[in-house]
Amino acid sequence: MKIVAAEVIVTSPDRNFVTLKITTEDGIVGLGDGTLNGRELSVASYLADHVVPLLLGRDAHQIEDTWQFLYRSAYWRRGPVTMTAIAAVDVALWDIKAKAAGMPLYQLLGGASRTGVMAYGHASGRDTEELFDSVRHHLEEGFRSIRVQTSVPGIDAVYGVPATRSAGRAHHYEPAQRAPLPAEEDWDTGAYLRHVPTVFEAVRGEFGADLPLLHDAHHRLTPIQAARLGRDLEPYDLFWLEDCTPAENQDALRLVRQHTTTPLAIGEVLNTVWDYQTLVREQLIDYVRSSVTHTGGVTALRRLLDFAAQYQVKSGIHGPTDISPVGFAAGLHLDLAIHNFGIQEYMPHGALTNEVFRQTFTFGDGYLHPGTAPGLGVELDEEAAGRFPYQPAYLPFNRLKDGTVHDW
Ligand code: CS2
Ligand code: MG
Repeated sequence: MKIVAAEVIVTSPDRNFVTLKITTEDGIVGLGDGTLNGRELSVASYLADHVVPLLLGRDAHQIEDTWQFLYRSAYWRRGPVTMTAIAAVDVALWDIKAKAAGMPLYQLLGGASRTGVMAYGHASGRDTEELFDSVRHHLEEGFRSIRVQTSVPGIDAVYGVPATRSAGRAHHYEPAQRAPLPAEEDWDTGAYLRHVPTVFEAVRGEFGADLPLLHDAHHRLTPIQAARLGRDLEPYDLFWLEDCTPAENQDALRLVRQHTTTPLAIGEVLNTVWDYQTLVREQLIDYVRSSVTHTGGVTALRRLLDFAAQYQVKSGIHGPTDISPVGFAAGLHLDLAIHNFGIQEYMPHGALTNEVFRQTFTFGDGYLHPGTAPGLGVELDEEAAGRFPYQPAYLPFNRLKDGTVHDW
């Protein structure tokens, strides 16, 4: 089944997305997500300039050989741009293979291991009242697991908390801001460490002990600060504490693990199994956060999660709005099939995005399901996509009070 066309489609309905569309001689179309928040054009160029010419004439059924060819023939290995580009190809080829088989992708991954995929939503607030309102909103929306992020006294803009509450998307936080340059935000670790335990004390008091609660520290703490936060949050029984400390230094998690039993999730910025070797083998984390889109696709993330399964580490696939509906769907199929599923992040896309990407997954009573349409279950409306040209948009960066750049 020869590949006869491969096109890179950049569109920006509610935010920027990069999609690879592969067409076979039989007319079967596969879609892959190449979206990398703030670096979309880098992946678009990597695909259009360096990958598409290699795909034409290849057999679309040869997913493994194509993956190995793209990974090894580039010479330069790993990294978010390369692995996101490889992922776009990989997901498109799995979409094609499943469509050719007349099956939803999860059937080709071993079939369903569960009836549904437990999701968590993003509650946030600039104060306790707003936060409680957001938790209630997400419970009414059908979520049964909730991530909690709040403002911090003395800090102007904090990750995960919308500065304004636009109608209809009042509870939505879009991390990348449309602007020609990244915005500067401020940070104060001491204020944050003093504040967060009080937030979870209040949330547990209001919503009880059973509601699964998650929190994202977003890479900002040193290992000993992360250890302190994990310990201070133990009374509130979190489902997980995410990105508690930057994990390029995987050994740092040993120190955190020595001090706390709060479950740890890491990896949305990691992009190969090598980034996880110590973390998984020494069980320094409990959940793998990588997405299909940023980790080399279904082929690679499945391998990583199978490695993690040997050490009782589970999946926690990244699912913010900067994973496109194509990449989100690919993650859902993997979620349904693997045994060591943990939880799936679900940040609903906006109405304009849903105009461009027609999705068939379902969500209800806390559970997602990818649906039973052949392939991924996502179609791209190219006419609609053409109405939303790329707009520069960047994630913010942090500076401390003394001006030092800090992890955002
Ligand atoms: C966050 C993301 O969803 C999460 O856990 O860490 O919103 C992250 O900030 C964005 O995906 C970055 O593009
Ligand atoms: Mg995160």
